[in-house]
Amino acid sequence: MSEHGSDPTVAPRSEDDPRLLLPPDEPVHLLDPDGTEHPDADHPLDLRDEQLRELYRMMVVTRKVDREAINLQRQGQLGVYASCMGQEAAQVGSAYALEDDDWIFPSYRELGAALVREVDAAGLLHLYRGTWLSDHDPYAHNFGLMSIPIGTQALHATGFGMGARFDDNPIVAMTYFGDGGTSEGDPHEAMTFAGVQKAPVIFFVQNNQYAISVPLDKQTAAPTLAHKAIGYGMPGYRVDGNDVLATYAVTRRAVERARAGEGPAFIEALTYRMEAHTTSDDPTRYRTKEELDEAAKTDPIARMKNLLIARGLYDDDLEREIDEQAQAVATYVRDGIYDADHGDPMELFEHVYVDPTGHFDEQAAQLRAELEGSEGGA
Ligand SMILES: Cc1ncc(C[n+]2csc(CCOP(=O)(O)OP(=O)(O)O)c2C)c(N)n1
Repeated sequence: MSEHGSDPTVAPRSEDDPRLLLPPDEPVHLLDPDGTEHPDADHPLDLRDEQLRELYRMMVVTRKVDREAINLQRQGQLGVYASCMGQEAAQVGSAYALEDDDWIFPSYRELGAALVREVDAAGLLHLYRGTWLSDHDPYAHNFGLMSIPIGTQALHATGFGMGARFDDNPIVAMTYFGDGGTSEGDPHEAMTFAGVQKAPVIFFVQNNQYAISVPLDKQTAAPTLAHKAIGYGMPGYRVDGNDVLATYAVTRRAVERARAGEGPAFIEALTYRMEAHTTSDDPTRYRTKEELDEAAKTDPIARMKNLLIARGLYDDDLEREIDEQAQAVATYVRDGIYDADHGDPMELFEHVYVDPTGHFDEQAAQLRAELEGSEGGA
C-alpha cells in the first residue's frame, strides 16, 4: 500500500496535491525486534551484506563509546555527558544515508552520527570536558561542532544548504534536533526559510519521547511532529527510529529528493532515550521502570543482530572482531580525555566580541586576578 494513499475511498492525488506532504498513518518499519523483515516497495533497500554488518558494527561501537563517556563523567573526567543509548539506529541509519560531501549539523547527542563520519570521538568529547570547544575539524568530516543551545544548528544547516544551492554545489545538509527542539523558534525559522528557498536540508528529529523531564504530550498538540512539516511546505516522514534499515531508507529517499532540487524534508524518527537526559539528570523522577523495560524490548542493536543471524551473516568471529574494535575505540577515547590539559581559562574571553561590550573586560580582569591569586596561594 502506498504510504500516503492508505484510504482507497479518497480520489488519487496529483503530484502537487499538498496532502502528499502529510506523514503516513504508520511510521515506516522494515525490521521487527526478532529480526523479521518487512520489505516495502516505497522504501527499497540497496544495502549489500557488508553494509548490513557495517551498520551493526557502528551501532555497537557507538554504544560502547557512549558507556565509556558516562564512566568518564562519573570519574570526574567529563563535566557532563548526554547519552545516545537507544538512539543508535536513528543516528547511524540516517548519517549512513548521506554521501561523503554532504554535511551534518548536530545537537549535543549525536555521537553515533559523528562516528559514522569518522570524527575523532575523543576530540568531540573535549567539549564535555570543557577542554576546548570540540577538538575536531568540521571541514575534515563535514560535521559541524555540537550545539548546546537548542535548535541553533537548524539555522546553520539551512544557511549552509542555501549557500550550496546558490553555488550549484549538489550537497545536502542534514541537521538533528529533538522533540523539544520543535518547540523552539530557531528550527521553526530555519524550516520556514528552507521551505521557501527549497534548500537541500533534511530536518531529522529524534523523537526520544522527552525533553529532559517534559514528555511529548506536553510538548505539542499536533497529531504527530511530522504533521508540522506541511506548514513549512515540505514533506513530513515518520519512521521507526529503532529500525536502522527503515531509518536509512527513509533518509536516503529524502536526501535524493533534496539533491534533485525538490527541497527540504522533515523526518520524525520514533525512538527512546534509554539513559538519563544527561549525567546531571535523575530520570526516575519522571518515568517508571515499567516504561523503561517496555522500551528495552525494541532495542535497535539486538534487532539488527537478529537480522544478521537470520540472514546467516553473523558468527563468533564477527562478534569478537566487533567487540575488539569497540573496545579499542573506547580505550582511545579514555586515553585522549583522561587528565587532558585544560589550557588557559582566559581563552573563555577570546573570539567573543570584536569590540568588547558591557562588563566584558571587567570580568576578564576579575578572572585573571582570581587565577593569579590561586596560583600565588598554591
Ligand atoms: C535555547 C535553549 N533553551 C534551553 C536549553 C536547556 N535544555 C537543554 S536540553 C533541553 C531539552 C531538549 O530536549 P529535546 O529537544 O527533545 O532533545 P533531547 O535532549 O531529548 O535530545 C533543554 C530545554 C538549551 N540548551 N538551549
